[in-house]
Amino acid sequence: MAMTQDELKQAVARAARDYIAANVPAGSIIGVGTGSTANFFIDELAAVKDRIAATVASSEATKKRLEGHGIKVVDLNEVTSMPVYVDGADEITGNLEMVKGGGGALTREKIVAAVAGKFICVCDQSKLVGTLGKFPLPVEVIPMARAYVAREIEKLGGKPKLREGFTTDNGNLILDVHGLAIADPAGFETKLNQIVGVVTNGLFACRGADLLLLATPDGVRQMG
Ligand code: ABF
Repeated sequence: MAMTQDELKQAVARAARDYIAANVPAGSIIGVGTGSTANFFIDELAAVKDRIAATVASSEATKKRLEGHGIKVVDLNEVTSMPVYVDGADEITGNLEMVKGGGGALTREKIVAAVAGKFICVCDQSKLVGTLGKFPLPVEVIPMARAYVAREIEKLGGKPKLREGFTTDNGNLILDVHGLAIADPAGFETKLNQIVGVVTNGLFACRGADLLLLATPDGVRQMG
């Protein structure tokens, strides 16, 4: 019988847990992402929680779930090194460039990923694409810059739409940019970062993933 998407997410979460048990020194601090695949990973991490010193969470929701399992969560400012960050993505290419932020946690995700030695992306096969941009690209903006940033994004060929009724963990807004086919992810990430009022954009290409664990019905593939 075909595996459901949740079964695929569960399989990749288990593979990430096994990767950590085999490759990360005992007593390490682990960065933990946000989303439904990350949630499966958190539930798996609970089984090896005695091997890790603590975690850093990329969102309030993740912090709550980790603490619900009795896993210690520390503030990123207390952490100088973290061997791995494990998180999902909305889209990922074979070069391990990603679109993230569908859940709205992109800024904290990018910050925690920046501190981590390795970004391990956990996805089911539906996330692997040839070109990024079919999934609307989230851009977190300072509220007073919303209209200006939207106009600047239109000049770059995107169609920004305000995510209605949503405020980020940082008190900002999200513009979801439709209509993109991103030929140069790192270049576009840099261009968006230069628009005044943009806090973070959901392209993770200048610093992409280091390892992709991709769930397929034939097993979990490793790329990178
Ligand atoms: C986080 O969760 C986000 O960057 C991305 O938007 C989302 C993926 O969620 P899911 O695993 O639920 O598809 O990683």
